[in-house]
Amino acid sequence: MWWKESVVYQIYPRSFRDSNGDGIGDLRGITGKLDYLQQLGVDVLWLCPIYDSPNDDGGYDIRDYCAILPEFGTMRDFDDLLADVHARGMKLIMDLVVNHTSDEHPWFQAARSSRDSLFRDYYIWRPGRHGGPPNNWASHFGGSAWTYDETTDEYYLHLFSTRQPDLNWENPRVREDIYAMMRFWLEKGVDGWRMDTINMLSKPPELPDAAPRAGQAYILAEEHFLNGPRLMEYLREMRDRVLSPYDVLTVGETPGVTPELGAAYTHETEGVLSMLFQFEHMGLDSDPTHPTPKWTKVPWALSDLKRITTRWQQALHGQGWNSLYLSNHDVPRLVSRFGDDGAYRVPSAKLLATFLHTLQGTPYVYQGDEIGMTNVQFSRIEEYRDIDALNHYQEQVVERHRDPAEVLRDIHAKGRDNARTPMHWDASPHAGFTTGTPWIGVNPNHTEINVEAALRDPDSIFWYVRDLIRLRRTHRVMVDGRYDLHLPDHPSIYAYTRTDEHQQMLVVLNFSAAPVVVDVPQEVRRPATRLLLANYLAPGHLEPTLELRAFEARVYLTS
Ligand code: TEU
Ligand code: CA
Repeated sequence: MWWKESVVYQIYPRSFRDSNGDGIGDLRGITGKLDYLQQLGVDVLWLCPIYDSPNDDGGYDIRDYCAILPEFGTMRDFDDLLADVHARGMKLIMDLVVNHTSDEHPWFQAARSSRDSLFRDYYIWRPGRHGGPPNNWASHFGGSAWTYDETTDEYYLHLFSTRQPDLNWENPRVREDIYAMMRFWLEKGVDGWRMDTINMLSKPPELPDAAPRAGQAYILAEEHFLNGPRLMEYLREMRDRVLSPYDVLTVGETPGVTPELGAAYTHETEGVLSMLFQFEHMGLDSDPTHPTPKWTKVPWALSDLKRITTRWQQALHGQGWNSLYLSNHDVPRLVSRFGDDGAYRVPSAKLLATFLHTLQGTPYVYQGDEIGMTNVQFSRIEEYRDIDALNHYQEQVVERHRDPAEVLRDIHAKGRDNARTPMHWDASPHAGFTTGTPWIGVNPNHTEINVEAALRDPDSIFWYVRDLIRLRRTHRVMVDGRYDLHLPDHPSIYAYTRTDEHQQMLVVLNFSAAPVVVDVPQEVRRPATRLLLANYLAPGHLEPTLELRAFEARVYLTS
């Protein structure tokens, strides 16, 4: 399976590179940077949605699944990009967003026009209850998950924005149309999909209320809409009817999936996805008891990261396959969140990269992480673009009269725009992203953190990540080797080995700014163990006692 040996690079097209000066990244911008991506060594590109869309939610609200958003270019530009990617021996995967469409999709336009429309059952409609929505479900973006539609005097369901009505997967015609759309892209030669919110497709038809929670009018009904009753059936159908003749990568975005479910979904022979994005480590720095956990920020514990990672590494070994990620377009920058974006930005970004690339699974690099881009702090809400942040501000400040400074602090810590500011190509005024005015502000630290500077500096994060990717290609143990945790209770050291019949790789990571002296556990002390990679100058052989500096990372090999 080629995708087990791959490293995926995630592109947020709007913010990657603008080729025509309108301030919006585009497909030709991506094509123009393929040399750069090849230099990094990644071999699969994942494009966030590039389809025609009113852009209510960064393109995750699709108006036409088979057309390119004009701001991003033309179908010709797409074909050129795909051909160039393939000519370089690389692959390209797309974003499949089929839990919902845009409210401007022709299906929804027809559906809402009349209760008798042939497309009515493409979406989920219910009459109101006591003058309000049909049940107590909340939308991910705040408020009720239902919007009243006057024309037909019923409510439609939307787990995300009011402009993202949920498709009714119970309807076989919906499924047929989605499969036909997927075949269209497969025939073009795309190499797979990242499947947006794929485990939300099946809802129990009775749409039961979520268990009430004090002080909350609407509740995120994850127990009802995640991993629903017919999900496996739909995904098997998709596999058998659409995917099976093709050798493609599928990665499901699946919040609320346990390692046991993850092993089943990605099982080598019985599974329905190549791999999936689990979410357990994304909640490490949130307060789960809060009504909106994702907007809270609490200190995270290394013991939790070890526990979660170890469970996933062990549960999927020889069963399914992990995807490895610490960041994406929905979460803060990894160095700001799990490392130190001040004095130790460079060593901590290298440490996190070491962690990401030395586990079992397929690593995902989010654009800009390879140069250690950080969170952005805008001072006014008007500078933010993300619907989730804007809705949150509206609800908290305008409706609940909370202190605006406090709400801006949440948005700075946890908001999605942290990851969506333009890519830093150089130190020029708009970071070489555009010659026009960027659609969202550029992080002011681009003068220091940028690709041009990274390529010039032999000690940069970029070259370090390049080395990690190369090591994966030349050391099979990094792909397949069994994972074992060592020093399980150490408060700041995360140490593990990857082992196969030929080699053992030992990874020792100091996840803190404080220097640590640590004795190498007996079980991993082996003769002829040499240093393979480190983010500081370090002795070439494994010593019985290691003195690790702030965020020091070392990778050793015994063969
Ligand atoms: O995200 C779905 C998801 O489960 C969350 O991470 C979501 O972004 C978060 O709860 C909102 O704060 C996917 C996409 O990655 C995201 O960009 C889209 O907004 C969303 O689906 C809807 O398509
Ligand atoms: Ca452009």
